[in-house]
Order: sequence, then C-alpha cells, then structure tokens
Amino acid sequence: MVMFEITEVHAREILDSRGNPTVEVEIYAGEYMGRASVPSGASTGKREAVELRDGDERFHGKGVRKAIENIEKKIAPRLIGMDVLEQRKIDLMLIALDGTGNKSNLGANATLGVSLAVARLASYLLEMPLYKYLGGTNAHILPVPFMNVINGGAHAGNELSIQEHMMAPVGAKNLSEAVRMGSEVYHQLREVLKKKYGRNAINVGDEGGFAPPMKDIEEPFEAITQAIEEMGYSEKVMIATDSAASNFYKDGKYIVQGKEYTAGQLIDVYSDLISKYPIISLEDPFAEDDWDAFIEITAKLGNRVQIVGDDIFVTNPKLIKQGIERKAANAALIKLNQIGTVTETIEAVEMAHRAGWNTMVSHRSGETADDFIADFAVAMNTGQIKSGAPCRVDRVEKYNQLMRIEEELRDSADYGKG
Ligand code: 2PG
Ligand code: MG
Repeated sequence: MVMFEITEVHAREILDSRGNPTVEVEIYAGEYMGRASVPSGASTGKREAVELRDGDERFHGKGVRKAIENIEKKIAPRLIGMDVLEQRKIDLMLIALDGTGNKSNLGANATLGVSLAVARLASYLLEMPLYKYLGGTNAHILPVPFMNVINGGAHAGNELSIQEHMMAPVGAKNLSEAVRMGSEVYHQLREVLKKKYGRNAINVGDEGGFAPPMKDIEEPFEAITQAIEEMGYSEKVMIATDSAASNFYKDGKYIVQGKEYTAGQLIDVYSDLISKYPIISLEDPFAEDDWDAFIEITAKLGNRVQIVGDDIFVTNPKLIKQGIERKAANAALIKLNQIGTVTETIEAVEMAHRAGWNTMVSHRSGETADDFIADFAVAMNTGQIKSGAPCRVDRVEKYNQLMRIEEELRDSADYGKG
C-alpha cells in the first residue's frame, strides 16, 4: 500500500479579504507541501464550531496566534508520522484531541486549516486533481454559481435588511457560460444602479456585490430583474436570497426595512416576492432558533422554492438530521469552517443528499485566495455553490477554478443538477 508520512507542520497568521488575520497551514511529506487557509464569517450562527481569536491588543483582539500555537505545539506532534492519505483518521484524531464537540479547545480555525492542507497534500502526492481525490471517479457536476450581486445586512454599510441578493444562471449550458452571463449581468446592473441611484450606488460590499442606498425590500429585486432582462437572459438567470434573518430578529419579531413582522407576516412577504420576481431559493428566511417558522415556510413554499438552512444547521450533521426529521428546510448550506474538518463536512453533505435534500457549498464573507471550495463542490456533486459576486479575487478565484475543472473534465462534465 502507498503511504506518505507527514514530516513537518507549519502555520502562520495571514490576512483575509477584510484585512483580518486568519490561519494558513503548510503540511509536508518530505519535499512535498500542501497549503491551505481558513475563511471567516461575519453573520455567524451561534452553534458554529468556535473560531479561536486571541482577544489581546493585537489586531483589535482578532489575532490567531493561539490557534497557530495549537497547530504547532498540540496538533503537529500527533500528526507527524501519520499517513497523509488517511484523511478520515486524521480528522477523527483532531476531533478527539480537541475533545469539546464544538472545537473550542483547539479552535475550528486550527483544525480546519490542518484538515484542508492534509487533503491538498494528499492530492499532490497522488498527482490527482483535488476534486477527484476527494470525490472519486464520479465527481463530475459543475455547480450553478449563486452570485451575490447586491450586498446588505452585515456585509455592507447600507440600509438593506436582507444580506444577499444573488443571481443564478441556471439556464446556462455549462459553468463557463454561467460565469460569462453572471459577469455580463453584474456589469449591466452597475449601469442600472448608477442611472437610478447615482455613483455612490456602485460601491461594493464584503462579497463584491454592489451596496446601494436602497430603502425598500423590493428595490434590489427590481434592479437585478431589470439587468437580467436588459441582457436578454430572463429565462436563464434566476434570483436567490440569503436573508441571514438572525441579524434582524429581535424579541420574537423580524425588523425588515424598519417595519416589524411576525414570522407569519414575513412568510407572506416572501410569498409575495417569489410571485413577483424569478426567485428560486431562500436561505435563512428566519432566525436560527425559529424552527417553527422554518417548518411553516417549508410546508407553504417548499414546493415552489428551495429553502436553505445555514445558521440553523451550521453544517452540523446532527442538526441537519433534526432538520430532515422536522422538515425544517429542503436544502443545507455547506461551509467547512462551520464544523471544522473535511470529514464532518462530507458527512453533512451525504446526510442531506440521502434525504433528497439539495446542498450548496459556500464561501464566507471573509475569504482568502484559497479555492478549496470549488474542488469540494465538484467532489461532492452538490450542483450549487455560492462564492459572492463575479468581482474581487477572493470571490472570482473560486469561479475561475471551476472553469479550469470544467475544461479538464470536458465531455464528462455536467452542469447543475440536470
Ligand atoms: C452566509 C455567509 C456567506 P458570513 O451567511 O451565508 O455569504 O456570510 O460568512 O458572513 O456568515
Ligand atoms: Mg447565510
């Protein structure tokens, strides 16, 4: 049997797309090295695995020296000598060494950095593309890119309550055509916004989408629909949202654009939006603890649109299982750093797929140039990915990697869920 022993582990502090420190890890097997870095969210679910921050005077408390020390002093001695090809064994070792259930001991930023770098090193050693190493011979579906073109909520300095207004070129014939359509609509949208709201409307938010000074819940949908129509893509490019509703939930009420709603009233608002605009997917339409509202919207609208759980499930197989049993959604958002290892993330995806749920692999609002999620989405045949607008290197590098993969797979690739 082939075996590649881990010989050296190194971690350092680098900056993410928001200029905050994050963890980068390098793992060696002899002269070969696998490198990975860890993203970071702004609208985080409270049950996410813990991101360890130093809390001292450096970087406004956001330093990650503790996580790095955990990698070099606690994880490395266990990792050195292990076989790089034993991803699951390594991840189980990380989980056991942490011992907490939410990675609060070692930090999910420490465990994930290691877990990702191990996978990448293994794929180099086997001279295999990462998507094929992780997904096997059937990894062939290029995901529909859900591009966040109007930013709000915690990702922008504007008044919009809904965090993400995305477009999804579902009718493209392949991924590279989807990326082209996405870019074309994005630039058309820039013109639409400039004309209607002036030059300050074309500043961008954390995920590369525009952050215009809009006041009404419908304005972003109107502008995106107009840009899609002007490009002639009405039948091909659809709209999706991530409300990240935990951020506008207070004392049992939802405060959207300054108005208060009960969960029932907010369902009516969503229902109205999906009948007016080509919306196909609603992520986190309600707060992470409001399971009843998730269950109700899934029963009422789940046959018309995809209901995606992000903060409510936090890529945790146990919570996804509950969601399936209680019919609280029909899709799960998948973020590696919410759970902290590659193995647990694979379990989360498989659990969702077995129940007939959709999955969407996701970036975080704080990203690095690391394009791991592109390969991961193909490996898992999720059919959907969100990586922000077709703008800013931290966002487009994932879409660019998907185009490279599509080129490599050629005729054996499929686009979307078919
Ligand atoms: C989300 C993510 C990514 P954040 O809510 O889905 O878009 O945002 O990384 O800030 O949690
Ligand atoms: Mg979300």
